[in-house]
This record gives sequence, C-alpha cells and structure tokens, in this order.
Amino acid sequence: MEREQYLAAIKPRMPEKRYIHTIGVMETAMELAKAYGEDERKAETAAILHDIAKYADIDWMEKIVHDEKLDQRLIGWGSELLHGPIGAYIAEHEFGIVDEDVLNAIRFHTTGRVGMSHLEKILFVADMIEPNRHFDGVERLRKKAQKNLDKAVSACVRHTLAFLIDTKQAIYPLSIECYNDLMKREDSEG
Ligand code: DGI
Ligand code: FE
Ligand code: FE
Repeated sequence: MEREQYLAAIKPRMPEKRYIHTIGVMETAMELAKAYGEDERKAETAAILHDIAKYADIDWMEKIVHDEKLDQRLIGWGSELLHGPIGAYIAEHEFGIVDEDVLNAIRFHTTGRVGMSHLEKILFVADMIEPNRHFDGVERLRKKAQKNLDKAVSACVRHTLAFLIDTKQAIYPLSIECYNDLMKREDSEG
C-alpha cells in the first residue's frame, strides 16, 4: 500500500490530534531512517500504523491478547500498554504487513524491549520527539537524536520512566527490562 492509502485508512480511526501526531512521527522516523541508514519505507509504514489501536475497544484488545496467546502480562494495563501489541496485530491481519521488523517496531513502540533493532529504535525515538510534542526536555532529546541514536533511545527511556515514577504510575516489566538492558550496555561501553 502507498502512503496516501495508509493515511486514509488510519484517519477515521483516531481524533485529529492523534492523526497530526502520526504525521509528525512519520516525518521524523523517515528523517532518522535516512540519517542512520535504515529503510525509509519501513520507517514510514511502521510510523503511520504505530498508534492505530490507540482508540480500539479494550475488551476487544484483551480478547485478542487471550485468543492469540500474546504476552498475558498485558491484561489489566489498559490501552496505553495494549495499543502497541494490538497495533502490530492489526498491521499484520488487516493491512497484510509481513515484515517482522515493521511489526516489532509497532509492537514495542511504547515500552521498548531488550535488544531493539535499528528500526525499533527509530520509531521509539520519533514517537517521542516529533514536532508536535511539547514537554520540558524535548529539545535536548531532539539534539541527541541527531547525534547518536542509542543515546537518544536511552534518554527517551529514562525520561519516560522518570515521568511514570513522578506521576506514581506502575511500570510495565518490558519497560524495566529495556531500561536495564540499555544501562548494562552503557556500563560495558564505559
Ligand atoms: O501513544 P503515544 O501517546 O504516542 O506514546 P506511547 O505509545 O509511547 O505511550 C503511551 C503512554 O504510555 C504514555 O503516556 C506513557 C505510557 N507508558 C509508557 N511506558 C509505560 C507507560 N505507562 C505505564 N503505566 N507503564 C509503562 O511502563
Ligand atoms: Fe503509542
Ligand atoms: Fe505515538
């Protein structure tokens, strides 16, 4: 499918604001893909579809977690944690995406995971720094993303975890595993 077809397909499934965010993620992910030698079409597809499940019915999403034997730890966390894995499910089953890297980028875009691929890192960072994001520290993250993708991922993960702790929210196991993995890597690099 071409960009315009994907965009037309996602538009009715989300509020205007989320659609504008998605366009921002698409543009940012494609810039990062170009800068870091990743496939721009893959970045484009993953970015357009990344939040497609954000407004899906929670009971329906939990039923898919059950029926498709996805990570059962997802049950009870709500749409913030479900929309990545279910987005990957929709990308595969409704849009016919077969590229595992594209599906994983969508699947893990909220939490990250241990051993993220290049494309996964690009979508993860683009989601956080796209031009419509406005929060304290976003400029610093944007600068990091231009210099070093791994450092940008690490800074984004730390920013999200600090926010969750500050706002007294539970941290999903994958998010912690991702953080630990990144800190161990940075430690061994000195
Ligand atoms: O879907 P977006 O808003 O574009 O961004 P996202 O998918 O990265 O994150 C969605 C929300 O999920 C965001 O408010 C932060 C939150 N989140 C990320 N990791 C965790 C989390 N929430 C909880 N409770 N636990 C996590 O580990
Ligand atoms: Fe998301
Ligand atoms: Fe997003």
